[in-house]
Amino acid sequence: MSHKKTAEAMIKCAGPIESALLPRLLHVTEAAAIAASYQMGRGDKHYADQVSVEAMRRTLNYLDMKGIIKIGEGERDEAPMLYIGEHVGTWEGDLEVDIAVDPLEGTNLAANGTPGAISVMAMAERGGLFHGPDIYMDKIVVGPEVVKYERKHPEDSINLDAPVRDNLEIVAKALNRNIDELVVVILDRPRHEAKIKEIRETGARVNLITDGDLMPGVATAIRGSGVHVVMGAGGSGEAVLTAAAMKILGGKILARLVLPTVANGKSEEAIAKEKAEKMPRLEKMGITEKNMGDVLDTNQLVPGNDVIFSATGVTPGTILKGVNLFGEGDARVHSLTMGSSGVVKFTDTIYIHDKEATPLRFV
Ligand code: VTB
Repeated sequence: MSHKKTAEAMIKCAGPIESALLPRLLHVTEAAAIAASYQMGRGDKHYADQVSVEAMRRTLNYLDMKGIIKIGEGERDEAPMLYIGEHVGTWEGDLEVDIAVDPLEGTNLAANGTPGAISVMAMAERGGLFHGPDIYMDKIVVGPEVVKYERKHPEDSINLDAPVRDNLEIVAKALNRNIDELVVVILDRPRHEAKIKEIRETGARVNLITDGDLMPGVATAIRGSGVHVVMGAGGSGEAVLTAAAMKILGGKILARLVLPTVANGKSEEAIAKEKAEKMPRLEKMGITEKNMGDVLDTNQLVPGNDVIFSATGVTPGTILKGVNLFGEGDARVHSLTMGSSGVVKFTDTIYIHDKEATPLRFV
């Protein structure tokens, strides 16, 4: 019997970033998640975010790489840490790495102690991640079965502008189930009122979430997660990070940049104000009012081939458990770490602070 792809072959085909940095990436999201978890439920989302950003930056700066933040915490002139364009890592060695970070995805969820907050990041070779502004992207995310189905039936392809019913019919066929057995995750926002109605009219079931549409996107590529499609407008950084996971897992995302005032149906004045504020910056990134409407697919969002992704749960979610704090500074954390070679690791890590005080329990 011959095996197409043994673990050995996969390890060998891992690119330089995956080989050198995948295990270290796990430490980075773990550190950010543990820092955030101490602030869980304390009602202060900014502080929870700040401590996870600081922890992520500290751990990132240990890594031997020439790292540049492409999706980060904001613009340089706002001077946050992990701003877009910030150099991180030691800048020693040959690895030139582009980085997308969301140290605390779901700050409200963490501050309220509700499910679904994570620390997450992705890396790729230079030029391997979409370099875009921090606005919204309207999107649709589906798993690898749909990609496979589309390859066999090219006329039946997911389209961001198609009626919801058409897209859900394709997903239902690809997953070999009825539309009313599908679950579509979408952010519970007034801007999605019409879309939610449209989804319900198809008979599909809707999972409305208050925040955090990144991990549900990843979940579309994990059978048994109970998530089949993610739709709607959310953060553009979240969309790029979702695309990194989709690129690794073989799923698909289609996305289009949109200004929050436009997506949220604000007044003409508010839209004009946001345009005046943001368009000059967007144009520097090559995004004009004209090409802003272009639909970007997984490969345009993440052109890289040596892509790695790590997410660690802060509060419990569908895919990841939350951080458990115990003993005196001990922590147990659950993460999903993966790379382009096809390796996917679910890691249950325990950090023992005081080895005498914390005997491990076998559970
Ligand atoms: C979106 C979503 C994120 O915040 O960015 C959302 O993608 C913000 O949307 O997952 P609103 O402006 O409508 O609040 C999250 O839910 C959490 O960061």
